[in-house]
Amino acid sequence: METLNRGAGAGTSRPPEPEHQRLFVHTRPRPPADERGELLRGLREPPRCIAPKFFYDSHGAKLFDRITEQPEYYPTRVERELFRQHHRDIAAAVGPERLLIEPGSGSSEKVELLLESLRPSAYVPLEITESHLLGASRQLVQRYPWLTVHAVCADYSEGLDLPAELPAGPRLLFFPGSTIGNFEPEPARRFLRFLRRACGDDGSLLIGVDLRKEPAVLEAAYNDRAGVTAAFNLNVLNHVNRLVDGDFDPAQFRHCAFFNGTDSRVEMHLESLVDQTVTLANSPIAIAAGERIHTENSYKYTLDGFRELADNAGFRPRETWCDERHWFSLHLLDAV
Ligand code: AVI
Repeated sequence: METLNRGAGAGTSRPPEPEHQRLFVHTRPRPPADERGELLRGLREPPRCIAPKFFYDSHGAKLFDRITEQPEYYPTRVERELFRQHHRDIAAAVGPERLLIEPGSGSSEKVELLLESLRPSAYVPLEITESHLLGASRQLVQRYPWLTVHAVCADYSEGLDLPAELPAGPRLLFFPGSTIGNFEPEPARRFLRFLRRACGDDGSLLIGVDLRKEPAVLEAAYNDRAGVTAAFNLNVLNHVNRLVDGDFDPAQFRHCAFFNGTDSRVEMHLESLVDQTVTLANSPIAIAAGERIHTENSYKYTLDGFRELADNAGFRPRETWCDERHWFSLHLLDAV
């Protein structure tokens, strides 16, 4: 396939695929990642931690999909229901012909609940895994004969590096799934500022945010009875083993998830069942029985708490949609 544009740091853009005339593919340069160093720094000394991004190897991604089907894990279901009920109101509030940009689009499943109503000028999914990005984008152009897709293969964690070739016009950034809840407060603010910069002065952001609620509901959601969240949490050790030549035995740990009311977050940890020595990159580390490795925080916001965070990043609330129990929220925010 011909390359249109290949310059230092500029990334590449391909003309439409012959069989998919409305699909353009852009690849952005990726900064070198020191995943090994990051993991070893987090694991060598207590308090030990593994960043949640390491959950998502191919098995972890499948386990996450299964989590979203568990009866106790309400966020995906409640958010989907909000899209189903309010897609027309959302589209009316947003207005037609927006350039719709979704960082971390994955299988682009959620955006489908909005596409027909929104009728964007084009859809721009950003996804680090090229096979997911291309598979989902091809499906979309086949399913929606009026839709143009600019698929961008990029890591969005350090800013939205968008190709210059995107169509002009007002933008709608789309960040569903309460993924913002997995950012620590300062990185969350920084990330919202990246989104603010990417949406321009006449743009908006539509974002899904899980809300603070009774601890029993939250704790059940992260301790499903079928043990899928436990398997998801323990699987991170297999991924770490591959990345740092480690010999973690997941059977020697237990999944542990609870609500920390002081910091308003569900915490996930892996607790060592025994005194053990694990070897990582040829170095032994001693882990005592009962010691924990912190693997994830999932922050639960109040409506006002999230609006304050968004305000700080340069967004003004336009509309908010919530379910009756106030378990989950969708925020439409305008750039200021
Ligand atoms: C992806 N993220 C919003 C999920 C959450 O609820 O924080 C990840 C997850 N971890 C355990 N279950 C789901």
